[in-house]
Amino acid sequence: MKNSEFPDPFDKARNEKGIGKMDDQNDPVVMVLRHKDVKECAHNYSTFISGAKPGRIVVPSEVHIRDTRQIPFEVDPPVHKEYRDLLEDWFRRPFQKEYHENLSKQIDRIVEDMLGRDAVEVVTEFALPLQSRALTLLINVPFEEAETWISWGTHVFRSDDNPLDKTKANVLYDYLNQQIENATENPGEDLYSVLLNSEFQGRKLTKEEINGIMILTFAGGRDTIINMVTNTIAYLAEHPESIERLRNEPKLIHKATEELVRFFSPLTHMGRVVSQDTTVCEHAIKHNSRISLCWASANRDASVFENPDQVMLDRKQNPHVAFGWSHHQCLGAHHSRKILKILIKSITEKIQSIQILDCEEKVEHLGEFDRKVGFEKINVKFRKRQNS
Ligand code: EMZ
Repeated sequence: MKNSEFPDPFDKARNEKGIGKMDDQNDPVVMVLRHKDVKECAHNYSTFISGAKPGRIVVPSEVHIRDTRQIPFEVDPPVHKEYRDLLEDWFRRPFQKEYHENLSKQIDRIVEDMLGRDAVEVVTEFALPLQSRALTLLINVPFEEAETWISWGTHVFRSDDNPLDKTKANVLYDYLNQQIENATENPGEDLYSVLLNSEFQGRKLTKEEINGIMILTFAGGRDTIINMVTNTIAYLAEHPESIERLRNEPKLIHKATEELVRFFSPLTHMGRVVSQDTTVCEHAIKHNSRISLCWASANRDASVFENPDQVMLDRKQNPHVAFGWSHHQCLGAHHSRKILKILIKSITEKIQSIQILDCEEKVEHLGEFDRKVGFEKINVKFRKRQNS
């Protein structure tokens, strides 16, 4: 198998049953696999709720490592919308010219830094710093702050030997408390200060709410962006013709970005808690049990996507759900898309080819399914484009 192949483990179950099953710390999950059902369940927020015990809609569940509700994604409508209204403008800043220019500078520089090196480990030496530095723009804090976040590794709640690491989570919580305190004393133009100043339902946001928003901002777009960037490098390494095509047809970068996000689906699924006895695909689901909306499976549904297992850079219809669907669509999606577009552009301009030296896959074990989601590590050599 090529390193840039990402097989679809859900194919058979999706076609035959529409659901899959997995256990997660004795709190089982029924995984919803078809595109249509995933969308319907995502839309039906009163039966499939997000506002459950904090951490329970995440798979693996985080109920044992955190009490803080992440906002807005662990809140249901109508209050969910009120929080989103508060945050939407801020998370649309990636559309601003200056943001685009700053992000381009960051990414061009990191790509240039890789040229001439014999080997680069993409996850820790490329994708992690790229994600952390880009996050300084999203939060609007000094560039140097990224160094601290890089030192935390690829996930804020997971370490190499522990998928739910409370000690590690506490590092983030302590850090955020400190930052919120600093912003209280010396307000600036960063997200902490903006939140401290915001009005919500006629009052100020509480510290707990601000924490909930910031934790999500840090955790939600971390391993997902890192996987997206790393997998894109693996894909381009094994498809030099795509580097050339994207260089010659830069207008394609928009469609290519959507297609790569569909194909990699960096977030496999997101859970919901069921508020009343119901059925999904004729399968009985009990009140207070869990389902998950399997974005990764929905994005390979052949009834929606022609040749779903192929990357078609110019795919015309691409109603993928990689950033979720309906009320809870990812707030960081504009930032993520910008990162990927700029990265692809920068690579086509500066790089001739990428050679994979060795790699180790990252596989998620989800009950009956094993899903390759990215790489534990991948060493590559970037070859400079001659006339760049
Ligand atoms: C949560 C989640 C959000 C969770 C959109 O996804 O991302 C996970 O990586 C975190 O562990 O806490 O933020």
